Amino acid sequence: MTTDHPAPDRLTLLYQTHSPYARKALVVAHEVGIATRIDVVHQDTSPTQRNAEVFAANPLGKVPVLLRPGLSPLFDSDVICAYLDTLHPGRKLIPASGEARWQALRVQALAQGMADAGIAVRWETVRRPEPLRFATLRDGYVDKLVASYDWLERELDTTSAVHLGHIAVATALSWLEFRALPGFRDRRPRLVSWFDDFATRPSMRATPLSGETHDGAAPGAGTP
Ligand SMILES: N[C@@H](CCC(=O)N[C@@H](CS)C(=O)NCC(=O)O)C(=O)O
Repeated sequence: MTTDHPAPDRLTLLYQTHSPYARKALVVAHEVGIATRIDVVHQDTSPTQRNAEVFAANPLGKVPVLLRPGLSPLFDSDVICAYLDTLHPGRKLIPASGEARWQALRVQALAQGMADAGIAVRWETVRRPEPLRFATLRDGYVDKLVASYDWLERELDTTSAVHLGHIAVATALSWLEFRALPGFRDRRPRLVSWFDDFATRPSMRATPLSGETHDGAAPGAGTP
């Protein structure tokens, strides 16, 4: 039998002002009304620049991480969002059961994959030293982005109550635009109209993207 511990009053989010994943977690906190319980601490991360504070909490060295005094740190953003959704008495962002649950989770999975693909494109365009860039790999990831935008145009449940998948998609699309990655606006009127409306929510306005990734001075590296 396991004993459950009460959630700490105050939480710390190891964050990054230009991370789609970290922003997803913080938008969730705003949406469920617990952002005021969270101290947000920016951390620079890169697989080429070890950040000891982040590694101490997450062996993958990635943000976001949620620090919970007296309890273990939580990562990654999917887990943090699921946890935050347990800390409020209101309507859940992850529906408890039925097809609504699987829709929210699969849309979140798509958004995670889009952010992952966007990061991969950036490695093959601006982050990796130029002689090591692989255009065929870049094109493969661009293809995943384009197919995902088309899927969202067809499949996103734009009129249902806000769920975690919506937040994940909005924060991923916003980051993809912020980094000038292949766009989603052409020929996808339903997605564009939904996204532009979602971007006006107070949770999105409270969490603007800013800043640059620092990968260190690899020889021949481009500007991140
Ligand atoms: N699946 C993770 C991805 C987190 C992630 O990739 N975070 C980036 C910032 S956008 C990071 O910290 N990267 C550092 C690294 O790859 O070492 C999540 O959803 O939290």
